[in-house]
Amino acid sequence: MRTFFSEDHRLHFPQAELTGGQFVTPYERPSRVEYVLNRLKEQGLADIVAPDAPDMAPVKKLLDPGFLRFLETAWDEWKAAGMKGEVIAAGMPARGMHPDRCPEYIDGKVGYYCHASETAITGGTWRAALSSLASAQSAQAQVAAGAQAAFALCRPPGHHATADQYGGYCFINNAAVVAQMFRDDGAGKVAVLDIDFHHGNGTQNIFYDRADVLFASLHGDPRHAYPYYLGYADERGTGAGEGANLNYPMLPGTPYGPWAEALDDAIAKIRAAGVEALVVSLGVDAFKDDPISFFKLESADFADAGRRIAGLGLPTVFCMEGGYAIEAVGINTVNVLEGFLGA
Ligand code: SP5
Ligand code: ZN
Repeated sequence: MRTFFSEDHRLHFPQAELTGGQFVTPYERPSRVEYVLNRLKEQGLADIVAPDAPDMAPVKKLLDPGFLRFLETAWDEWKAAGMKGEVIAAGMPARGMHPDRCPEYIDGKVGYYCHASETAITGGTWRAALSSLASAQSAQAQVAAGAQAAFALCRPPGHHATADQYGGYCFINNAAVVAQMFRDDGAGKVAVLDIDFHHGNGTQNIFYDRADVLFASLHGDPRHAYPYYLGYADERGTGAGEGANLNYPMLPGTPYGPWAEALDDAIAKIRAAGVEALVVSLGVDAFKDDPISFFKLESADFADAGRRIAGLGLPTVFCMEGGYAIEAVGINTVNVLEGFLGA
């Protein structure tokens, strides 16, 4: 399996993440992917290549062009307005306010295009997000050309980003773009299987009213876990998309047994839906030692999950999402890929 990876991820490394009322070094940091790269090489999965330039045409169709322009220009506008620090949203349109009128002043624009203020934008964020997108797109192109599977070692991650909002360490929804590209290439139906610990609110939101992209997510119950305001089991899609959204929220302390049952259920429904291509939002923060999550998966469980996913027999693109137990991120991520390959 080929890995697509760009060194430009390093351009995104904010100093600050707002958590527990403090600014800390972000959990989502460049060294995460170094561990993945090292593990890939250690295990002989050394086919690692730089992606082609990103193709913005499909992205502009799926995502809000105003949002994309905002991401590209936010840092310069912020600095031009005399702001001293990194771009951080202080307020967002809340209940009773206008959710759909974008202010002109940058501080207001930032809140309009953001849903979670833990995530900062820096001078390099846009270029890093584009490089992450490029890896996802090149992985999709390789699979569309006939490879059984490819791994996009994306950083920053993408699954929390909607068509017009960033947050949760995510800026461009790589997995959603890959799913749309499979559709554009002729796949009748595509599934996005999201095994990151956090609910893939962005991906759900983008495809919520569509029957042609099935979304299934295993995640921490939103009553207890970020993103808090989406990810309940009764969110099943709307309109034509009714029934094409599957959420498996699970409680603190959930071990592999029930997690794997949820995975099998999602896999069975993907199989029954007649899907022709699969995108896996591959976060490994369901790991027992993850510092911001509460499931109890062991490293070996990730290999088993990879084996189960391979049972679908579908052309598959893996897009890297979260995972913050830094030293184990490489082992856990590569375990999924090796489990998939060995199946
Ligand atoms: C891609 C991804 O996994 N995004 C996750 C975003 C999580 N953002 C909220 C993090 C809350 C961190 N709370 C820290 C508690 C430390 N004990
Ligand atoms: Zn996550």
